[in-house]
Amino acid sequence: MTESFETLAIHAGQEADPATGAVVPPIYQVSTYKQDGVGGLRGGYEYSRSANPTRTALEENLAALEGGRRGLAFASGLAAEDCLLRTALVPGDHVVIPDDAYGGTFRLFAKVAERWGVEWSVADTSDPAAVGAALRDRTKLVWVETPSNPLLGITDIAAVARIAHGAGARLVVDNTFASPYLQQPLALGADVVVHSTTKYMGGHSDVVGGALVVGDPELGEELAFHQNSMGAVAGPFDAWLVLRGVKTLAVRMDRHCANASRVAQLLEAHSQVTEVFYPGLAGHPGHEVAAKQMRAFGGMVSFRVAGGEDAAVAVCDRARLFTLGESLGGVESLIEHPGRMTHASAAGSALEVPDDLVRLSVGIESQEDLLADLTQALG
Ligand code: P1T
Repeated sequence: MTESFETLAIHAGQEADPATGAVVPPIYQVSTYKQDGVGGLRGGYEYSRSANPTRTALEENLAALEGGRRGLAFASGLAAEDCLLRTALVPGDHVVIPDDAYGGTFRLFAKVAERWGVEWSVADTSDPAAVGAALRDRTKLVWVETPSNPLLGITDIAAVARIAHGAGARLVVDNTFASPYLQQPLALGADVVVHSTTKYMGGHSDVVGGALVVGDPELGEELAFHQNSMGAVAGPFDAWLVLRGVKTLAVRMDRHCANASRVAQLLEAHSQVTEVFYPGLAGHPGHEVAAKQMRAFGGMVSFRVAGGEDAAVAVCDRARLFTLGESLGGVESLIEHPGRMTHASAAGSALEVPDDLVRLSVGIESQEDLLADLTQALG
C-alpha cells in the first residue's frame, strides 16, 4: 500500500472486518470476550480495558499517521499526558515545560504531578538556548507544544530534540494544534507525540479523547502497561468517532489553513487589533521554523484587542458565526477569551496569558461569512 498520508488516514489499521467484511471497523461495544478454554483467546482479546478491536484500529491508525511504532488511545488528552508522566517519571525527576501551553497541561504539572514529587520549570521553548539553560541533572522530559496554545509560538523540534537528547532527556511534542497532517514530530527527533484527539483528529466537536504515539517499541510497551494499569482508555464508540474523523483530516486541514490565513490577514489590517499571532504571517517570529517543519500553518489564530480585557470580552460576546466556547479543531468556528476560559488555571503563573487576548479556532465554513462575522464582532 502507498504510504501517502491521505491513504493511510483512511486505511491504516482498518482492514475490512474479518467476521463480516464490513469496510469500516465496527464499534465493538463489549467489555469481555469468550475464551475457548481457560486462556484460549480467539482474537487475542481478553478484556476491553486491556484492548478492544475498535481501539486497536485507532491505535494502529494513529501510529501510522505519526510515523511511529506504537499508538495508544485514551479517554482524553489529559489522560494521555497523565499516563506519560507516570510512566516516564519518578519522584525527584524534573521536566522542562513551555512558557505557553494549554492551561490544563500546566495544571497537571503544577497542581497534580508536583504533589507526587515531580519537579518542573518553565522555559521559552522557541529559544533552544533557553531550553538548554533549563536542563538539570534529573531532567527526564522536555515538553513542547508547537504551535503553542494560545499564543501560537513555534519551537524548532529538531533543534530542541538534539538539546534534550544531549542531556539524556526525552522530547515530548504536543501535536494537537498541527495534527500529523501538518507536522510529524517523531521524524524530526521527538520521542513522544501527545494528542488531544478531541480537536482536529476527531474534528467534529463530538468526542473527547487523547493519544500517545512513540517510535521506541520498548517505551510503547511501558506505556501500554501503564495505560492498562491506570485504565483511562478510549471507549469503543469514542475510538470509532476519532477514526471516522481522521479519514477526512487532510481535506479539513487544508480548508482550516486557507481560512485561518485569510482571517489572520484581515485581523492584521484591522484598526481594533493590536497584535496577531499566526505562524503563517511573515512577521511571526517562528515563521521560518514553521515553514521548515510544517506543511502549512494551521487553523488557530489569536489576537489582542485595543481597549483591553473588556474590549476582548465584548468581541467574543458579539461574534455570532464564531461560537463562543472552549475547545478547537472542529469544523465549526469557535471564539474564546483564554484568560477567563481555557487558561484561567494559569493565572498568576509564568504561563498567564494577556487579558486582551482572543483565540479563534477557524472552522471550514465559507471564508466570506467568517470574515463578515469577525468584522462585525470587532465593531
Ligand atoms: O481536553 P483534553 O482532550 O483532555 O486535551 C487537553 C489538551 C492537551 N493539549 C492541548 C494542546 C490542548 O489544547 C488540550 C485541550 N485544550 C482545550 C480544551 C482548549 O480549548 O484549548
